Amino acid sequence: MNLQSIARDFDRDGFVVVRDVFTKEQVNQIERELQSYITTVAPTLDAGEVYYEDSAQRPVKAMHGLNRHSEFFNNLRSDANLLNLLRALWPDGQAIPENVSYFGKPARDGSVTPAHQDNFFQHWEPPLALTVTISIDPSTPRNGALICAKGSHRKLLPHHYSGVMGFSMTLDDPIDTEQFPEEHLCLQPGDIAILHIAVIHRSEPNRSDDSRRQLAIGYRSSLARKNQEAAARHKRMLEELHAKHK
Ligand SMILES: O=C(O)CCC(=O)C(=O)O
Repeated sequence: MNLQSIARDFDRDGFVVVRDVFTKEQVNQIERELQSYITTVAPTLDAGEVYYEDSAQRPVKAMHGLNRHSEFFNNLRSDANLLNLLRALWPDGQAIPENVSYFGKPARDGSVTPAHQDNFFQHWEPPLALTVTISIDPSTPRNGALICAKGSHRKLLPHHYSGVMGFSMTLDDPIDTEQFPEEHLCLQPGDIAILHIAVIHRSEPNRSDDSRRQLAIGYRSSLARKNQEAAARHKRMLEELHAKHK
């Protein structure tokens, strides 16, 4: 693993894929913990912590805050390999783990993720924050692999209500793919992708027979602060939108 080239690619593109960070055994364990979480914890969660797909089977679409209800997922945030990688990306300051999410993108029922930039919702200043996506299943263009727009992380663009449950905002304008060419992140189990907090990303529905499960762990640098005013404004706007679109 060449930490220097990982850091260079991340800075240039706003995302980077790192292969084989987790072993097969570790991925199997993550899978077991997820199964148990879905069976025992998900049914007890509040709205906002779990979303189901709109199909008859109602498979899990996404879950947030897994670190709050599971010691395993809480501890996973401090994985030594991950922290070592993050030190290379952020030589100054310390990586502080945030939320652990799960994106199910289930076989046949996985729905679209509209194009968005996470810092439009998260408000980190300076934008020293990122998401580590851990692949549990192989991801391909057929089963809704994540798609990132290269070099799109330098500026936040306007968003509006998307109408998609769980991904409430999307970019106002189509992605300028001449300026920011899109790339499918085709991952194998145990690979990770590191996404800058402002990189434009999206994914297509999953119409295939193969699920595309991924965990996403948020980190921020100790040098980043949340713009509380912007966060409060955003929360009010979302509440209004949800009331209007109930
Ligand atoms: O899995 C997806 O399609 C979306 C993931 C996402 O939006 C994220 O990790 O921020």
